Amino acid sequence: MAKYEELPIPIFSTLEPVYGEGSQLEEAKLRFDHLGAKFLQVFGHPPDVFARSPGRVNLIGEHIDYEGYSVLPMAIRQDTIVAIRKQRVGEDQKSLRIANVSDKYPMCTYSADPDQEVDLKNHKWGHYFICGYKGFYECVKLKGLDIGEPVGLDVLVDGIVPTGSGLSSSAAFVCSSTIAIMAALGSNFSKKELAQLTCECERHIGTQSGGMDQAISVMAKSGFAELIDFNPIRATDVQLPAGGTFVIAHSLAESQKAVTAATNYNNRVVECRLAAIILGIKLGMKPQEAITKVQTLSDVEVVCVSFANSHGSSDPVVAVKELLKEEPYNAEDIEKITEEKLSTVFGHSPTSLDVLKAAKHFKLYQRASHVYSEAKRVHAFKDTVSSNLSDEDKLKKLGDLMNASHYSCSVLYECSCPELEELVKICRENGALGARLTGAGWGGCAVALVKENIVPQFIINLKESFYQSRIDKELIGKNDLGLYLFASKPSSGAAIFKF
Ligand code: NG1
Repeated sequence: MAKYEELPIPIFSTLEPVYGEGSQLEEAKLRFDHLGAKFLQVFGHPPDVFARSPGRVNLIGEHIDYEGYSVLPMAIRQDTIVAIRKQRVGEDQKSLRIANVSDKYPMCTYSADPDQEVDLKNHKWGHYFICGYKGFYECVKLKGLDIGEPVGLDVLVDGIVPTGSGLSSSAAFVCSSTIAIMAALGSNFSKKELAQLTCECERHIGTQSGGMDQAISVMAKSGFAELIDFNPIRATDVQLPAGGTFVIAHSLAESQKAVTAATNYNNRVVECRLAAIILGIKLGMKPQEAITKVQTLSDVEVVCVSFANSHGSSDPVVAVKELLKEEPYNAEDIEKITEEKLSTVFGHSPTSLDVLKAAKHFKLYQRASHVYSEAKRVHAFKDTVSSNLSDEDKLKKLGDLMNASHYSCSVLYECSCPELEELVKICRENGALGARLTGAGWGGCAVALVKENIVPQFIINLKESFYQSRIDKELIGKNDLGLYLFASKPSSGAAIFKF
């Protein structure tokens, strides 16, 4: 039997296999009906097919996917649905018309040329669709498939994953778009191929995505969190212990990932690479060899562990502590070690060059310590879940690991913000076994592990302590709290619908 990762995206003719029953199914029915009706109204024809892909909450393993380390997310109920129709002979056939059910997002029109440049300086919501479009054609070319000349597409999008919240609205959008394009143009790649291709896609929009979000969005299974490994991409089911629930709470600080990439997300990717290159050099590689061979901290883990072994430990952080300096490095400090200009080291990557322009210094010791310790916590989390401990003890241990992860994100990786700090503290004061920022950080959501029997009271307490003052200041509407604070069960992954 083919491995789960090798299977194609499932195609359903009813909503139940994805949305189950009850209120979730009712809500989905309304959304699909509305999408179909609005499509007809905007484009004058019904859509050919629909695709959906969910957002995710990362339970543990933050900012380590792009360093090659495993992460442990679960899909959430909120998703993006894309309705699509291939323009027929006699119609325009040369443009991609991308509309949204929300008036906040005006229709975007692009050419049907898959080689078009994405105008990154001029950010538009439709760019995420184009990322999927370009990525799809690159994959078709790579696989040597003949799907004929590019044709025009009409597209209508309905996304309910909150944006800028660390719940991966961008991956939900890019994945559902790519899958919709694929379904409309008549191919069906495997989940693994799609996870890889949609990860590449986000690079077109200027973020150096690590691949977690796309992998979970495509591969999630209802009822399970997944341990996601990279190189090759693989998903292993993780059944969470009974009696605990994950509550997701938005800090109401929006993290604008694409806009702040050079100083936040992409900056950390560059810092990790520099830390890895220096560790490689300090551990015996020639500077040029390190520059060409070392991309991530996982590339030098083996040599760091050998170093640690010679100091009576197996923890790569020992090498970080001994070989990197705790004070921030400036570019000249690093260039003395690499014997190469940083602009040459990163010459091939315009997004990294933007990071170099914006950076005053580089905190290599702190970033590498975070990555190696967080990678260990992911495995400790998975091992705890599959241990013989009682559910009660498992939950306690998972909570401790989440707290340790938050500390590391906040202090070593500096990807938190005052609103997230306040929220995480309030979660713990109100009985969470553990709480941490989730996703890229610098705003967005926290995730708290809460005993099932206290969830309703926990939500009431959070409303009072954190949200009420913000409702009073009209930062959010009083009827919208459910969008920002909710308990979540692991949901299912991407799907295609042909009715
Ligand atoms: P979000 O939370 O979606 O911005 C980002 C990256 C992930 C991962 C996390 C940090 C993208 C699309 N996603 O997630 O791959 O690196 O940050 O753990 O860039």
